[in-house]
Amino acid sequence: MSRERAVALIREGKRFLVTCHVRPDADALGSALGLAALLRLLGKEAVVYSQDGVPPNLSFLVGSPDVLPTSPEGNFDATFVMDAAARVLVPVLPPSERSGPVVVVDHHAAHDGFGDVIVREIDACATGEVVLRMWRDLSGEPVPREAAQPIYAAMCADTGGFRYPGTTGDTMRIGAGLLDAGVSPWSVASHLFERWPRERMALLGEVLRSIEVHLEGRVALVCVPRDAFNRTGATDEMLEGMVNYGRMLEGVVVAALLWVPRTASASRPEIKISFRSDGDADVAAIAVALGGGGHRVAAGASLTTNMEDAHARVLAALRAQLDGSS
Ligand SMILES: [Mn+2]
Repeated sequence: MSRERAVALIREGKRFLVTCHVRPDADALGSALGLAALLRLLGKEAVVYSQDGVPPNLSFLVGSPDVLPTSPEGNFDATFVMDAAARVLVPVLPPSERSGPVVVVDHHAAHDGFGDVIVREIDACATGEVVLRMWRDLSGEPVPREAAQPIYAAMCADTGGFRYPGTTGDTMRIGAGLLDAGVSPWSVASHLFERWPRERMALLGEVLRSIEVHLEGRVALVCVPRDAFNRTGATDEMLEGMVNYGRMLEGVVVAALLWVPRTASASRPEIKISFRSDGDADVAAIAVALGGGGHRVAAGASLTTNMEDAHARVLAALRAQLDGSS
């Protein structure tokens, strides 16, 4: 079992690099910070590196001030890459003679095989939960607060606040242990899900006003033109999660959000599309039909076209999937 190999590398080594996928979310960065704190507790040296730094909304994670934005110098006995399901998500790593074995720790169902050691446990609700399993293998000690807070944040984020179907009894038991270690659940949840900049709230207003309902109420679709970002001052990143509002409508089985990223231009038009399912509809199939991909309940695609054409193609793909005809 790959976790055993990773644990052996930790036992034998002294100095480790811990990093996570590019454009890190709370599970990626939280599990990296948690693992680093646990390694230090074992008397090891751990350096945390995030190629895209620490996003402002994740700066509440304990340990985040010590995250390096560039690949550090020196030799490592192993390099851990947290929550990275695909090679394209892996940051620039030191050359293999300095990095040591590359250990990917992940919980995604699909993985492209990158890494010398792959600790992929798809029954874990978050990569943070896999870190705690590694800790259980390594030590009988309780988890200290400096590790508990980022790992709790990782689990809270990936379960949508302990709500999604991946939330198990174990998730709650592990979460309870982290609260016992001194984590403040409201501090973590409010940092993860609230505390929005005004620009983001204004963008949400635009999104809510733009919800269209199609296919006898089964589809909620929102188009976000570049103007919406310009009017509100919101960044592309602030759109994160807003596709879910369409899904909240009674009767909606698929929500789609189409938006123009800042990288689009007149000479190279681009529409990004996010899909969310109510749990029954398979949005991965819809995304694949549009050249994209993802999971059954969350998927996406990108089209090199304008909004009008993208809108028509997305609706056609949705109709084909939901009605079984095209
Ligand atoms: Mn994750």
